[in-house]
Amino acid sequence: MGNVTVQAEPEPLPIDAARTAIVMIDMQRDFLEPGGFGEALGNDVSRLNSAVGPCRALLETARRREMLIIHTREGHRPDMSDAPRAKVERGAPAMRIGAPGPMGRILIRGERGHDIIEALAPRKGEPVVDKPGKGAFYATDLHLILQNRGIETLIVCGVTTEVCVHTTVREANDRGFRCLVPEDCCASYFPEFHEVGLRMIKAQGGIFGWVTDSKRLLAALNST
Ligand code: C5J
Repeated sequence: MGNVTVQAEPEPLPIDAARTAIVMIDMQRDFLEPGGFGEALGNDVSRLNSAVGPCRALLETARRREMLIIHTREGHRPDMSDAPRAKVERGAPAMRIGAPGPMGRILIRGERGHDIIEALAPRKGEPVVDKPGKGAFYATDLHLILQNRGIETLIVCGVTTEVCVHTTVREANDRGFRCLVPEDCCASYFPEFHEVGLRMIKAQGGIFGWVTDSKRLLAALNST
């Protein structure tokens, strides 16, 4: 597949699909389903459902176009040796990272809650990056995977817009990647944070990147 131009703000973005990766951030049960980390923090997890359909449609097109698709999962080792105390010691002790919940221990690798939701399950050959932090580059091999594939542009999707999506976009920006964020492929427990988070990305001439939506993105990816 050759070059296509995605209509976006602050301006259209030409991308080479062979050098573009989809980065699907933390679409895990722990954030999207009742009984996980998101709900333990007092959030209405149903607010994240809006991103599932658009992400699924994007994955279908990206798979058809044989683009690189990377999934991330936020979480920690069962012994929690990679979980900083400053992160763990939040909220009521019974609801903290590592505590038992209806989907297993909260935000712990290998537990049911830690895995990606069925609708967006990774396919064979799609790298899954386990990350201990908010950003997908911190303490992971994501940068190496992207460099080895000659990736220049990231299409960053997932949850939540202002936390792990934003942190990853900022990290990627400083590492020289162009970042394109389809707004309906992201979601937040706080609609106002979603809105402002996206504005922050595309403001000042695209200080962190470009913002589009799945309709415009799919139109571009399907145009060749
Ligand atoms: C949060 C994330 N919100 N994936 N994680 O703690 O955005």
